[in-house]
Amino acid sequence: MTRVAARIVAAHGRSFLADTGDGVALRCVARGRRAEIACGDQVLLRAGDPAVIEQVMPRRNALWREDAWRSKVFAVNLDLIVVVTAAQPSPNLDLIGRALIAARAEDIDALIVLNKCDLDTSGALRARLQPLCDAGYTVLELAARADPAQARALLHPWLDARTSMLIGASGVGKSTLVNALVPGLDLHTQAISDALDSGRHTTTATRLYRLPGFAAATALLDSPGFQAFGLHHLSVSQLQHALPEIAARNGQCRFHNCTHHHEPGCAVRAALHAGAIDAERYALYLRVLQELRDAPRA
Ligand SMILES: Nc1nc2c(ncn2[C@@H]2O[C@H](COP(=O)(O)OP(=O)(O)O)[C@@H](O)[C@H]2O)c(=O)[nH]1
Ligand SMILES: [Mg+2]
Ligand SMILES: [Zn+2]
Repeated sequence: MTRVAARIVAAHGRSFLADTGDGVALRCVARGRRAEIACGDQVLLRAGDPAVIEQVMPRRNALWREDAWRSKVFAVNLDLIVVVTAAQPSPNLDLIGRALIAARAEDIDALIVLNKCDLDTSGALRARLQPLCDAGYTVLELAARADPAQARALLHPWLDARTSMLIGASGVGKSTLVNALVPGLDLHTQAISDALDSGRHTTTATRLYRLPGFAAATALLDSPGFQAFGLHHLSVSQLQHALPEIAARNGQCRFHNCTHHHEPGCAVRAALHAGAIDAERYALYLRVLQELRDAPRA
C-alpha cells in the first residue's frame, strides 16, 4: 500500500485538507480516535477518496492553550507567530500577552503587527504596546488594506523561508494581510464568504497558505480570533522563562525558587518598583501564576 507524505493545510472537525507538495489540496479524514490533528502537521496518507491519515509525524512544537475544561491546539511546527493588533477593534493585552507566553514556551519566535496605521487612533495603541517593545518584542506598523505593497515589504524578512501564523482578535485584519501576501487569493475577509466557512464572513478555521514570491519553504497560517487563552499546561518555571523581562532576572533573587510574588530580596519586584518592568505585564504574570496554582495537576 503506497503512502504519501503531506502537510495538513486546513483542519475542520474530523476532515482535513492536505498538501502533498504538488499544490493540490487533498481531502482526507482521520482514522479512528486519535490525538488532535492540527494545521501544520506532517502526515502519511493512504490514497483513496477520501484519503486516510495513517500516521502523524512527531511535532517540532505546538501552539496550544489549556484551561480547566479543555485543551486546544491552534497549529503545529511553527517558526513564528505574528500577533496582529489594530486600534479597531481595541486590543486585549491580556490575551496578547498569553499568546506570546504560549509561543515562547514552545520556542516559537514572535512578532507584533500594529495594523490599520491609516487610522489616526493608532498613536494611543502604539503607547499601549510600548511595554512589549521594552520587553524586547518588535512591533511593525503597517496598513494591510491601505498599503499592501508596504506591508509585504516590511513582513518579507520576517516570513521568508519560515512557517508563520497570524493570530489576533477577529477584525484586526489578518485575512486582509494574507490577501496582501498572496496576490489573487481573494480571501474571505469580512466582505467575502468562503466555502470552508460555510457562508459566514469571518475566518472560522485555521488555514495554511504558501506565499508566491517567497522562498519555497515559506508558509503562512491564517486563523480565527480567540476569546480565551488558558495556560494551565505550563509549569511555574516555564512561565517565568516565557516572559522575557522576568527571565532576564532569573537567578538574581535571594531565593533560587523565588516566585516573584512576596519573597524578600526579589529582583523582579525590585525592577517593578524601579519602573524597569511594566506593572500591567507583572500583573499578567501574577494572574497566570495564580491560575497554574489553582489548576488541578495530573
Ligand atoms: N482602515 C483599515 N482597515 C483595514 C485594514 N486592514 C484590514 N482592514 C479592515 O478590517 C476589517 C477586518 O478585516 P479581516 O481581514 O477580515 O480581519 P480578521 O478577522 O483579522 O481576518 C475589514 O473590513 C478590512 O477591510 C487597514 O490597513 N486599514
Ligand atoms: Mg479572518
Ligand atoms: Zn523574585
